[in-house]
This record gives sequence, structure tokens and C-alpha cells, in this order.
Amino acid sequence: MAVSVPLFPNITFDPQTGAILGAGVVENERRMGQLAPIFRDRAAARALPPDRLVYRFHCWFPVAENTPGGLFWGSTRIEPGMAGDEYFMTRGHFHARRHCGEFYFTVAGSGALVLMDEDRNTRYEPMSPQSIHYVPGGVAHRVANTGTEPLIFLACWPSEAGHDYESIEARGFSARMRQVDGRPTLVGEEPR
Ligand code: PAN
Ligand code: ZN
Repeated sequence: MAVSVPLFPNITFDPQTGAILGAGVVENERRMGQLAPIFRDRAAARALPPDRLVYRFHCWFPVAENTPGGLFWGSTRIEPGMAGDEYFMTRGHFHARRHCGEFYFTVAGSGALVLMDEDRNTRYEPMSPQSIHYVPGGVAHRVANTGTEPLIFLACWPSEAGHDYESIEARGFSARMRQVDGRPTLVGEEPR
């Protein structure tokens, strides 16, 4: 039986802006107004302009969500900035299908990939241009921009992965990237 092979011409990545360009690419942005609750110092976060851009990401979905064996491709650009002593960062998530992993590849800037397993053990990997990171299944992931330039990275994940943001909204990560003595430091959460 003949299998029709879809073609995806002219999908490109602009390393200067961090955008993926091409038909069907979806762009999302997260501004401080909606992100303030993820930061430890919410008062400091709310004191920033609500329209302040924190990050923008582009996703290319060459197949439908949940297609077995398919892959998605994305790029994320996190602006430099801080809310209190905490670096601008992504919301973070587990994959809804916990066994699904993901690759990250850093293009520009410097940051920290914060990884937390289901037992809430948290560690991080420093991100710098050309560093490659593997997020294992069952591990929540969030990226903080610890530098003074935009942090741009690429990602590839299974089309079956899905995103569980709710678990992170409910309990957060057990540690945060904060500036301590001028340096990015993973600091464990004390109970509030
Ligand atoms: C990434 C993230 C992207 C934005 O493509 O979705 O960096 O972060 P949040 O989704 O946490 O807002 C990825 O990990 N996809 O699975
Ligand atoms: Zn992910």
C-alpha cells in the first residue's frame, strides 16, 4: 500500500531571534502579568510591568498531538531579568505521559535547566551555547535565564508527551534558581 509522505518545506530557525519560521508554526508568549504567581517573591514580580515579556516559544507540530512515535520541535527565548532575587524562567512542567523524555540544545545565552523527579529531588544542569541536555521521562523541567542576554534553546519531544502544568502549579519545584552573593544558586524551598 502506498504511504503518502507529507512534505514540510521551508521550516527554519532564526538563531538571532530564537524564532522558528514556517507554515503551521505556533507562537506563544508569557508575560509577567500572568507569570507572577510562579515566582517566590510575588510582590516583586507584581511590581514589574504586567506586559513585561518573560519568554516566547515557538512550536512546530508536524503531526497531530498524540500521534504514536511522532516528534515535535520547539524553540524558546527567555529574556534576561529578575523578580526579586529569582531569575526569569519558564512555568515548567512534567510530561503528561510520564515516560516521555525530551532533548534541549542551547543556542545562545546562559541558564539553568532545573530538573525535579516525582519524589521532588531537584538538581540543575548549567546551559551555555552548544550544550545538549536530556530530560528523562518522569522528570519535571524548567529553564531559568541566569545571564544578562536572551537565553535561546531548542527542544525536541515526543508527540505523545502532553504537558502537565497543574502538578507544578499545585506544588511548584522543590528548589529555585536564585542569585546568592551575585551567583546563580539552586536554593531549596523553605516551607511558607
Ligand atoms: C518546551 C517548553 C518551553 C516553554 O518546549 O514547552 O520551553 O516552557 P513551559 O512549557 O514550561 O512554559 C518543552 O519542554 N516542551 O515539552
Ligand atoms: Zn517538556
